[in-house]
Amino acid sequence: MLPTAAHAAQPDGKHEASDLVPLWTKAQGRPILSPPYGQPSGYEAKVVRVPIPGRTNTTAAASLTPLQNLYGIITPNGLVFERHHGGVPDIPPEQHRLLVHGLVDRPLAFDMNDLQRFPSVSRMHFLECSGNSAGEWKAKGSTVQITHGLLSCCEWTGIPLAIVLQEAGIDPRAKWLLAEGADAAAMTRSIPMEKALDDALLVYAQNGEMLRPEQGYPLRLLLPGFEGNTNIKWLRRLKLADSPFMTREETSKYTDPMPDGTARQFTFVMEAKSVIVRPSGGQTLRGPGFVEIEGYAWSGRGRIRRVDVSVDAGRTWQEAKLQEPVLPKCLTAFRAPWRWDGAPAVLQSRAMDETGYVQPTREALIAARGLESYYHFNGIQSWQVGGNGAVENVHA
Ligand SMILES: Nc1nc2c(c(=O)[nH]1)N[C@H]1C(S)=C(S)[C@@H](COP(=O)(O)O)O[C@H]1N2
Ligand SMILES: [Mo]
Repeated sequence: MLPTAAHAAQPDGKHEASDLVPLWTKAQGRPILSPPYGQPSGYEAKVVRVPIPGRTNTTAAASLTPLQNLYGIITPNGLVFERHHGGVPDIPPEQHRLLVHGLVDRPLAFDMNDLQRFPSVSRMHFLECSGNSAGEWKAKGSTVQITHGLLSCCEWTGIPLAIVLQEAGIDPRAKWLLAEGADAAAMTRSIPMEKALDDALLVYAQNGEMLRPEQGYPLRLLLPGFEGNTNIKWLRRLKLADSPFMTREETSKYTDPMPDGTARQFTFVMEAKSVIVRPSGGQTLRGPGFVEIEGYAWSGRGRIRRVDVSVDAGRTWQEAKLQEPVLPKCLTAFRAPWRWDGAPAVLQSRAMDETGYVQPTREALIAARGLESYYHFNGIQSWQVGGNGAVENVHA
């Protein structure tokens, strides 16, 4: 009898070597261009974005990146998390305009062709919603996709914003600029000119192709290391001014209430953070023996300098190996070898960036900020491995 799959048969003396040739070796495969735009293997159909549990999939919602299924630092375009406040607009690129006005010498309107004539650059950067891990202040998400999935990392291609602003002529009184989206939310944020002239990009492409509609096609603002919300998608307007505009998104929303009754405002920079993605919540270890602990670290302030990993809830630490490249304001992959003895264990990772800032424990973060904050949770994540190998989220 012929085996039905190669792995089903072991040479046992009864079978010829030719019996072990799998079925798919004996027939032609499917032709090219089926389909013309390539798709992942059908066996990977579970690797998808999911909505935030309990939050229905409306136009003002978010979907989460399956970090537990990613390899290397690039998020494939179809898995980049989405956060839209007014749905995804369908913008014909030839009708899109970017207006630059306010405190400039010459107000200018650019179409996409005008913009793409400027010299471009490509850079790898993470993008993290400041609401990422917000559930961990008071509760526990079941998987890393739920706890940390408002995070992605792409190679972005665009025009340095400074070049376009210089074309319009910057009035020396300009200290801030308003960035506005063309979506139904007309999302607006005030951005310091210092950032605009530093590393801000007007992005039109991600990971080798034009932006996906969900990511802001045909034009988005990219502010490396700044909270996701400031990275205005479907960008249609930049207005320069001498002070911030105090929009809804920086007064009512995207501020951080502190225990003393004050609120932090304009908390732009995403502080250093890390998370173990394998093993992580919802996964099961197959039994004692060698386990490679894998995860990601990132910092809005620059490069990751070091990541430590603990298998005993932070009592002892070993230094993880950082995978090259280690780029500023970009995901950095780390790995650490572990021999699981079968006893319960609590896995943690702790990132340090090039400024020397160390990712805080959840306890230390709550001691500093209280429990009324929603945004900017960057505490150390704990995954408990049970004696049966099942991994779950714990607050250790
Ligand atoms: N115009 C516009 N820009 C926007 C948003 C939006 O709703 N409209 N959402 C913001 C938020 S809150 C985040 S976290 C990021 C998400 O980017 P992504 O959907 O490409 O992952 O886009 C930001 N830019
Ligand atoms: Mo966000």
